[in-house]
This record gives sequence, C-alpha cells and structure tokens, in this order.
Amino acid sequence: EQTIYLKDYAPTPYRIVSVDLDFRILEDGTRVRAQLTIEPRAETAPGTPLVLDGDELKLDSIAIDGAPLVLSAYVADANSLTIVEPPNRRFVLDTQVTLQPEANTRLMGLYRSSGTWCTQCEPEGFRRITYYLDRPDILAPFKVRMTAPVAVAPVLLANGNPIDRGDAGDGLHYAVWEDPFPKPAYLFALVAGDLGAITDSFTTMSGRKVDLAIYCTHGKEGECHYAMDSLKRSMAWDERRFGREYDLDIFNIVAVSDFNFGAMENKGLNIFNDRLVFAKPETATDANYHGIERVIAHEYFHNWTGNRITCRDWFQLCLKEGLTVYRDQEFTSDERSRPVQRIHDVQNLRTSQFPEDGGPLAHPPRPDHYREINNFYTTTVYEKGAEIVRMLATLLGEVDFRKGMDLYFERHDGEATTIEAFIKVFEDATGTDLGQFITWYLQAGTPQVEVSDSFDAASQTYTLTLSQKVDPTPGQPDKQSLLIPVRFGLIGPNGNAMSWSGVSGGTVRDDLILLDKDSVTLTFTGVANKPVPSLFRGFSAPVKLRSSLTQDDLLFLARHDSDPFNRWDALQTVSTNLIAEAAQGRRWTAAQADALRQALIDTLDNPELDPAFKAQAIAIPAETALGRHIGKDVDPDAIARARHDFVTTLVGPMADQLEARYDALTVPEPYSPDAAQAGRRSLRNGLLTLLTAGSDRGAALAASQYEAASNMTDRYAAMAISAHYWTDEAQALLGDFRTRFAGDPLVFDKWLTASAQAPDDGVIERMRAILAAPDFPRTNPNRLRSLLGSFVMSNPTQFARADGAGFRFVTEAVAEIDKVNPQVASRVLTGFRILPTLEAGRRDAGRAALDALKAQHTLSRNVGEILDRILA
Ligand code: BAL
Ligand code: ZN
Repeated sequence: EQTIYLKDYAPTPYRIVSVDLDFRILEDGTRVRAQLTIEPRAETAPGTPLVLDGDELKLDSIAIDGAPLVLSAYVADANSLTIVEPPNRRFVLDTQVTLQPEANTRLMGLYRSSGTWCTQCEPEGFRRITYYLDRPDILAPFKVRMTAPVAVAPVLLANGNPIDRGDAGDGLHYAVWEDPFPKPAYLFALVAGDLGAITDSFTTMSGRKVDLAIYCTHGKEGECHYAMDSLKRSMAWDERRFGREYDLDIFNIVAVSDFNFGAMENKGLNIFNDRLVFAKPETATDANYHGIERVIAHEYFHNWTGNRITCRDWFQLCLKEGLTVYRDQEFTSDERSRPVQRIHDVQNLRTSQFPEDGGPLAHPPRPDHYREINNFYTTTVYEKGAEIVRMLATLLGEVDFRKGMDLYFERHDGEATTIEAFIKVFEDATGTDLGQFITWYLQAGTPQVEVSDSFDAASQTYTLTLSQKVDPTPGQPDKQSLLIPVRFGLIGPNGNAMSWSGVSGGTVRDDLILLDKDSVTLTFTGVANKPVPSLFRGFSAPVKLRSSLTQDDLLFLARHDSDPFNRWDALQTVSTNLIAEAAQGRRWTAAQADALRQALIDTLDNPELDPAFKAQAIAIPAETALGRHIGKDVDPDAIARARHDFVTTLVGPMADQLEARYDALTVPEPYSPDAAQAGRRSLRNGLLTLLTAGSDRGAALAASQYEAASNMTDRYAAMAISAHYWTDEAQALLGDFRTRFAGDPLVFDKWLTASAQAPDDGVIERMRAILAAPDFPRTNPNRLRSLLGSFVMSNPTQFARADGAGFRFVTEAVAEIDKVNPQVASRVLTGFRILPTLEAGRRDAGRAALDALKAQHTLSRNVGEILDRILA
C-alpha cells in the first residue's frame, strides 16, 4: 500500500481560483454540481494532466467551459478524475456526481445523522462530495447553493454568509451561502435538516455585532446554553489574550449525533458531536461541562489558528492542532484554576501520549510519512504539540511569545504554511535561535531526564547534574539532544525558597535552566544549606523525570513546594513507587505507608488548598499508570493486587477520618457547573473512591449516594466507582441506571463506559451481549467508543487477560466495525500498543489475536496501517 512522504511535497500544477457548488438534496440521493474555476500555474508545462481526487463518486456529466468532454479526454477511476489535456489558460470545469449520503456509514463526506444531512471533510472527506484538489494548500472562495425538501430540511446552512433563499417549487426550497475567505476544502461544511436553535449575539472589540446560533434536534434547545456561554467567553478571551477578533457577521454551531471527531472547525459553521454540546445537570457531569467549554473554545480558536492560517500539507497538522490545544488549555486555565487545569492536562498527557510515544505507534509531532492520515489525529500531534508551544512560551517569556504570535498572524494570514514558518516568526520577532528547539517537532519519543546532586557544606556549594536521553522509536534509532526548559527552585530545610550567589556550568535564567546538551552540571555557590530541588515546575517540559529524591524529600516537597504541580506530582510519585515496587515483590514498610498517609491527611486539612486540587492530590495512581511506570514484563493482575493491598493499608487507619470528611463536605445547591462547586464534588467523590477502594464502608456509601444524588456528577461517580471496584451493589446500580435513563443516548454512553470498566471475569460476556443486542446502535461512534475504547484503555486486567479472551473480543469487534467505520475501528485497535510492555504470555496472546485479525479479514487502510505498525 502506498506511503506518502513529506519529502515528496510539491505544489499542484493547477490552482483552483473559485468554487461554485450546487447541491440538490433529495431523499433518494444527492446530486452535486461543481463549477471549478481552474488555472495552470505560471510554471506548468502546457498539456500537463490535471488530476483531481475522488472517492466513491458516481460521475454523471463533465464539461469544460460549457462543452461536454469526450470519453477520451478524461479518466475516472476509484480515486481520481484525470483531465488528460486541460486548456492552457483559466477554464471552468463543470462536473456532476451523485451521492448516497444514507449509505455513508464512514461519516466522511456527506452523510445523514438522525435524518439531518451533514458533512465532515477533514482531512480527506471533500473528495467524497465532488472531484477536487483535496489538499490543504488549495485555497479558494466557495459559493454554495442547496436545494432540499422544505418539510424535511427547513434549515439549510453552509460556510460564510447567507445571501439568498427562496422557494424552489415541488415542496423544495433553496438557500445560497457565500464564504468570502478563501479556504481549503477540508473546512467546507453544509447542514440540511429539521433543527431547533438557540440564538444570541456577540459584539466584537471593534464593535461589530456577530449573530450566534446553536442548532440541535428539536427539544434539546434547553441543553445548549452552556455551550453558547462558552462560545461567548471564548470570543472575548481570544480578543483579550491574543488580539484576535472574529471575522464574519455570523457564527453557527450544529450538534449532530453521529460524528467521528469531537467537533469540527469548518469556517463559520462548526459541526459538533452532540456529546460536546448538550448539558443539563441531571444528565451531564462536571467533566462533561468542562469538556464542552474546552471544545467549544478549541473549535472557535481554530478560526485563526487553522482557518485564517492553515496547514500546507497534512504532515503539518500539529501546526494548527498543537497550537490550538495550547490555546484552549490557556483559556480553561484563565477561566478556571490554572494549577488544577495543568495537573489535568499533564495527567491526560501521561495517560495517553506517553504510552503512544514509548510504543510501536510512536511518531514525531510532525510525522514525515503516513499511509492513512486519519491515523495521525493523535495525542502526539495534539497534546505533545501543545506542550511544544507551551515550552516555546516558557523559553521566550509571555511578552516575546506574544510578539511571535502577532508576527505569525500578520505574516501568514491567508496562507497554508509549515512548522518551519511557525518557528521562524519567533526567531524573527525576538532574535532567538530556535534551531535546536525545532527538533521537538521532528523527533519521536519522550525524553528521560536523570538528576543527581550533591552539597558541600564547607564551600556552601550545591551541584546539580541533569542528563537527557531518548530511547529509539520506530524509524528513528538515533536521537539528538533537545532544548529542554527546566523551571526550578531550591527549597531550604525550613521549607522556604533558597537563594544562591552564583551559578556556573550552564545557562540559568531566573528560575529556568536550559538543558541543551546530553548532560549539564550546574554549580550553585553561596548556598547555605543542603536544598531539596524542585524541578520541572508546572511540568515545564514533557519528559519523564528520574530523580534521586527519597520518599522523605518527596513528602517534603508535597508540603512545602510553592509550585502546586510539583506538590501534586510528589504525592503521586510516592504512591506510584510504593505500589510498583510491591507489584514486583518488594512490599512497602509500615513507616513508608504511615508517612504517606500523614501527608495525605495534612493535604486534606490544609485550608489554603482548593478542593479540586485536594481531589487530585489524594488520587491513587490508576492500574494503567502503574503498568506504564513499570514499563516491561507487566502483569496487570499483580499490579491490581498490589494496588488493592496498598490502598487497604493506606486507608484502613484513616477510614474514620475520610468518612467524616466525606460526610462534612457539602456542596451548595442548586447545581452549578462552575469550577468551585465542581471542585467540591470532585473531592467528595475522591474520598468516596478511597473509601471504596480501601475499606468496606465505601460500597454502602456509594449506593446511598447513588440513590440520593440530585445531579449526574454524583450519581455517575457513585455508579462508576461501584462498577470499577465491583462492589456487591455494582450490578444493581448499573441495572437501575440503565432503566432510569433509558432513551438518552449520551447517558447510555456513560453506562457503557462504566460497564466496560468492571474488572470481574463476566465483563467480556456481558459486553458481547451488549454488542449483539439487535437494537445496539452499531454505526454510532460514541456508543462504540464508550464501550470498546473504555475497555481497551482502562480495563487492563480484562483486556490483557492471560488467556487472551480480552484481546480476541476486541479484534473480533474491530473486524466488524471496520466494515462500517474504519476510523473508529483503527482507533480502538490502538489499545494494543501496550503489547510490548506486557509479560511474555500475554504479549504472545495479544499478537496471536492480531495475527488472526490480519489473516482472516480484508481490512481498511486505517486498520491495516495500525496493525502493521504494532506487529512490526
Ligand atoms: N480538526 C479536527 C477537530 C479538531 O481538532 O478540532
Ligand atoms: Zn483542533
């Protein structure tokens, strides 16, 4: 199968000057007429063929400048339309194709979701709508006319501004939309359906009024208000923080039920997975509200970082995604709590990106080859991409970072550009050489940083050595040293920050060490006492830190560090070390457990810490996180046992105290999704988790919390905790939840997730039954991911069962899903990336399941690529 290489990039011989589309949308099919104004580039040799992309299109007619083409003038095959000898001047190519949106279960191109016609074009869906140069460096203004039955589709939306609408006879009506901003085809969108809406407006910083609307299924309007509020706050934030104003007079969002991504940033017409729009307290959790706010912001921010400035080719995906994730993380940090958000984002990075970067699917944030671009919408491109932008901001400082961003918007507005151009604006705006820094984009793998230190009391000298190393990754055996920003502080015996009079041996700027070689040794003079170093404050670089700190040092940091991230991380490191060692046969001492217990109690009692932070601080690392920490010959059952023993040891003596705090922690009513209330709920549910995991009192508390809950956050937490620890009440609660919320698909997803995480031996049979039920919506990505994604990513003892039953269940499901929606199938399959970390028996069982998948089925390019990379 064909591999595409970055080094082969070349502009097309022809450009598209403008696009005129006419959609006739009918129940029995959609006819698309495209009039593309095309011209050869100055350097194009006359007679060079024009090759347009196409996928599953049925060509009805083709003409150039009004004259139908004879059969010998063009070739239409499965993936392209070639005009053998186009005119050597500007011309209009006029094609007509017929689509069957009803049959489009891949959800790429034009498809139907609950009766609504909608589109998804990124990355290569537009070629499923019409023949086109379907690549992001082809930018053109679009005009779109849509005709559809007025009864079924009274709402007709596309990008840009509405310029005309009216009656088309025979029960049809039409609308015309025009987008004045040239755009790549991946940002094209249309929606036709019978939808309700809420409307609002936003006045921009220059005083322009923008009409806002969120469209949804009738009856769901009341659940769109938090999304609308998030949108308005996003628009205001981007003006304040980045000076970016919205550029059209209208901004529409549409929520649909069947969607591969979370949402899509189409110009002026964002289309959303409805799980990231709808929220009401009885059915949405605090985490759902948080997710809605974040993704609404993310898609809106793409208007500048993605749409106004787009990517030259798909290798540059993280140019828009990493940067936009950085922007949405900053938005949430400003709107909520910065430290809590940082911990949340780093946990997500460690949970999803680090394992990707350390396994068979590792790739650089800017890859240099792919078989299927859909497989590169990864956490490396998104979340590591965001970390790289964050490091840039750390290295340059806020003022210079903003100068670079301003230059980026000024220099590249309207362009399709590259990572190199992005880095160059920061060099030009600030005079900084970023030649070494760009390696972060080009090199895969998580750096490991080792630390050693020593103190000489006589000379009052403190020596700190930092070394970096990146293990080989697929295709990249040799690694270069990176420029790693290390934010740090030295903490004295009394818990206060220590100063020094001089430092030599490397570059230290204020609280920032630049680790720019394989190893750097810094000598600090004028240091009065032996300090405890606090390194990578705020997680200043996406690395794995191997420090030589003792448990005492770590608990000292947990109490005294002025950096909240490192306080949290110190506690996590202590419990990770103790459980991981126990899983490998070295049990903790009573003194170690006592000291950690006391540190947790002190954290809970500290009036200066906010509840959301406390909830993060008392959390015990997940089994999957412990498996990653151990890294090789992992036996998930041994980890689960060690974790269970450890939590029991830890919680036993403080169960009374935890329960008293649980009882005393009240959350004001009525429900509000704000950060303060959500933080109190998360602490209360964190206490419930500890009590359930480590004592025999949690189960009953969870059951009564489930009954008494007045919001989904508390009800879902009680059920999910019970299922996760498989309490005696778990099955009854799951059963009640299922019937109580029957008919609400997004709540059904929660039930699927909790069900898939049950660790008991019956879980696979129950999941088989769920999937086999005749009414299971097997074409809906949310349902499939809630069940299978949750299972592969967070049920390690059952997914990686020694007898291979978990692996086989998943590969059999993947084979079925692949026929319907390859993107969903390949995403589920990525769960097998853990194979190299497992002990030999489980590893072999996993490979056997993958080998059988490969041997027994005709697989999509999506699944085939992931499979081959894991098996390589
Ligand atoms: N561009 C695809 C969805 C997103 O990242 O916003
Ligand atoms: Zn994005």
